[in-house]
Amino acid sequence: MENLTRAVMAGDPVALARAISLVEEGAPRGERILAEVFRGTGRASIIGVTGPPGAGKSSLVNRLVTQYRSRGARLGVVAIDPSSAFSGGAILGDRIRMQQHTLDPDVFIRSMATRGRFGGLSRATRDAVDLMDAAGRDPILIETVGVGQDEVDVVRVADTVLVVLTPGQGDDIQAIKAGLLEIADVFVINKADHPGADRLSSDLEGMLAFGEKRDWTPPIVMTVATEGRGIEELVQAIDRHGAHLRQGNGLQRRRRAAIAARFSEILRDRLMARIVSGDLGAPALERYETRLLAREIDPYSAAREVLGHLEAETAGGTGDGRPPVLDHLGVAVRRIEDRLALYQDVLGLELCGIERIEAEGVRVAMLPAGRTRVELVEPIGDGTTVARFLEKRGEGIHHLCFEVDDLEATLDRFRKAGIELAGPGGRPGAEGSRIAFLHPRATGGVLIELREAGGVDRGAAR
Ligand SMILES: Nc1nc2c(ncn2[C@@H]2O[C@H](COP(=O)(O)OP(=O)(O)OP(=O)(O)O)[C@@H](O)[C@H]2O)c(=O)[nH]1
Ligand SMILES: [Mg+2]
Repeated sequence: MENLTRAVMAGDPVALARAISLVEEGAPRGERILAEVFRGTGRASIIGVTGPPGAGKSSLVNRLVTQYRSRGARLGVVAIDPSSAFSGGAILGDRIRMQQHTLDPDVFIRSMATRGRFGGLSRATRDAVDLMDAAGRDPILIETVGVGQDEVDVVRVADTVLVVLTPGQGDDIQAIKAGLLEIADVFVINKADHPGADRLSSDLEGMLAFGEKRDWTPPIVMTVATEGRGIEELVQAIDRHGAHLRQGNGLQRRRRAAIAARFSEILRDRLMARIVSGDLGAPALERYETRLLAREIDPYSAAREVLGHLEAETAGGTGDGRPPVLDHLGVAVRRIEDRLALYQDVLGLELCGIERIEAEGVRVAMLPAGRTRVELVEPIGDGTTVARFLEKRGEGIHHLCFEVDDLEATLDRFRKAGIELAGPGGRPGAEGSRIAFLHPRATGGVLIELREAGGVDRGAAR
């Protein structure tokens, strides 16, 4: 575990700020730190605060922070900058409204840009929440403007979502984005000092009564954030929702949906990044777009081509450093047919095929076993290496075979490390693959075969 991780987990705000910057930039180090803290997350309550621009979200968050501080909580706040990353106006506004807390070491406030250079606002927010969580901040408040899918996605990670509305925004709730109303666990009618608060409240009540029955009906709380009115009631409503979640399996369900969305987003991003950074490159995607527009190709076929290209690239061995897979375990036998009964009938493996490899002087039988395989090796003639092995050692385990992405690159590495090969490297093996052997003298008595991935389909092997 690196020092920065330790400092984050010890609650050091400077380390926390540094770690959040790293994840925001998409730095590999940020990812490592996240991996290190991840087991220690999931403890904090996460409260999302969303609503139209200017509804008073920041003012409310500011009041909520004061309330939670009076209970002795050490909080985290993520404020998503609602405007473009360049104007800075809203951040400044938030800063002023939060000013009374900026000097309090027990309130950690972080602003994030809506459209960061590195994309993935919801990814960066979730990562920041994890880091705050690991640093012992609880609760963690997320403020985001309720416009656009991005922002709604951000707030979905919260355990409790407050939707802040104000009277006099258009004449009825039809004017409010439907998606926003659906995600509310608690409705806040802020600026209740303005006319029309009661009307908005009864409209909301009507909507809730009309909608399908759920196991939780969002309460409606009236507040005047500027004067601190209704804040205690709001905190009570949040507490009640928290208790409701913890009673049933609501919290579990919510967090499962959140982690599933996060996981698939990461997979999608990574897959896209691999496509763009691979042989195909970003310009190829633009060429596809042009062809799609001209209707020379349909989107499904285009996607199939791109994915096919990615697979070919992977099979060709990009040497991305993934650990080699145990392809099979070789067992030397005098006659394959004499031993098949044991592997097929007693052990229940299935015979995939028998092949003669003249160049190696062997017949081999492949029997898939879970993720790996057993290979029975029988000598063809007397002078062959396997025949000599049988003479010296008798029947038994003969070699291990690892599958590698790029045989040449791997052999280069071994040569540099001074590991001796047995026979020529890169020669033809079973199933049309290319193989090489490391000499048992160099491996502590184990004959190790390396087999390049790809080539012929291995059938039921995986
Ligand atoms: N009269 C009245 N004004 C309020 C109330 N709450 C907030 N305001 C004012 O409304 C304006 C916007 O408040 P913010 O807290 O910045 O609203 P916001 O939703 O965070 O705004 P954005 O983050 O820019 O979307 C400020 O001028 C506040 O002083 C309230 O309850 N009553
Ligand atoms: Mg704000």
